[in-house]
Amino acid sequence: MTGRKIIHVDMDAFFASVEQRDDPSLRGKPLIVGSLPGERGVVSTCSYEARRYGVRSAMNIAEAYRRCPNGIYKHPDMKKYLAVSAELHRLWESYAETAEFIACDEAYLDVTSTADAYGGAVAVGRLIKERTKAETGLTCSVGVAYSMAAAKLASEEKKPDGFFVIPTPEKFVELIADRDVRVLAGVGEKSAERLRRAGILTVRDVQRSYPRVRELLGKFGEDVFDLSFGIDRRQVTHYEEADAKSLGREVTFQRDTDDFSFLSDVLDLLAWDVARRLAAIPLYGRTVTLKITYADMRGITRSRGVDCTNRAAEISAAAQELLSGVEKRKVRLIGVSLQNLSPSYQRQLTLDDLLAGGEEREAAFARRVDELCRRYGETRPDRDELGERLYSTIEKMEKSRNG
Ligand code: TTP
Ligand code: MG
Repeated sequence: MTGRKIIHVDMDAFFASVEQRDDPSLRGKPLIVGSLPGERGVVSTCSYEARRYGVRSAMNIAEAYRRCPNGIYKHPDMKKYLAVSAELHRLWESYAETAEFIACDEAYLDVTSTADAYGGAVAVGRLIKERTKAETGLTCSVGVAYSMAAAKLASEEKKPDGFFVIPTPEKFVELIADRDVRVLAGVGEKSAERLRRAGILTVRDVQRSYPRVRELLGKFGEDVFDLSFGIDRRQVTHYEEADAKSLGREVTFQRDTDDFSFLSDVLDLLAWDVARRLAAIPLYGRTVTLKITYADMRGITRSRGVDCTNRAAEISAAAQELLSGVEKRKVRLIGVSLQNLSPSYQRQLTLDDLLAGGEEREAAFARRVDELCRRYGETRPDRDELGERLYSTIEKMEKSRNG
């Protein structure tokens, strides 16, 4: 292992596996957790038996039912999964010098300084896999590598119940050189499409196309290029509530404006970007704050409590409501932020959540952001891309308004 020693661990079919563990009659069967057929909503996850029929997370439940009419359908029991999640986090972080929890069933562990005590990083990886099974009765997939991107790839490589080691950048590159560019961390469908149109299809193509990749993807292109050679400088970062009190975005206009419908458009873009960044960590918050500086430099902030969230539609709804309540005069700066952040999603699940009404609103909001960007001649950046283009979009919006 060169450099750091990183483990990525991810539970297999998490919600579905918990249900199968607790009800033996569900084992070995296609189990779909999410909405029920006949309801509106989507699949949260499904057992590997159901995946054989082509059922996937986030798939519309009607489509899932078409593909797998003999499946067993169950509503999620979030309380139960979050309790298991807390148990997993406690267990996993006991082996690491730093632990970063990416989702309720997934973490990066930096074991560089702790590994020797167990006989090395590979031994720690094996131990974590065994202990997870022994303590929770659930299987996970573990990747051991020299970087975060390689560890994540390694854990995905042999899923489910997998174990895979990528000790060096050379091995990483060997493994992915001929694969689609999407294998590179952070490259979403939109970036991939842009690269494809330029004839850059595989990782090997990226390696040969430096200036072009930089042109097409901006600064993010540099990371993509580095990663095509196995270089990933990201560090495992532990998020404590204290680390991040607030996360927000704000913009100062070139010219002051009292066009509140324009301000409302800008606010949606800012809310979308805040949500995107929160989701990437992930963090959730309970207070939405609107900040405005008027042309005379007097500033105000207005806050509102919300249900624990990092959804753009919910952040936007709160911010828009706050905006409708402020004094309507010339504005110089507008911003939105989320406070009371926490790495854990603690929310009383409403029926609406279960029926995935929230996800539909989120999808509708994404369409609105798309529409906004299109109106101003931009495409919405991918959720998993850096939001660098946010400000250029807002600038374009301003210019087109100011003529
Ligand atoms: P994942 O780790 O993405 O999926 P998984 O654990 O079910 O399956 P895999 O073996 O491929 O890792 O997500 C963890 C849990 O998060 C999953 O069990 C259910 C929930 N989830 C959703 O509710 N909606 C989604 O779209 C996704 C991707 C996950
Ligand atoms: Mg998982």
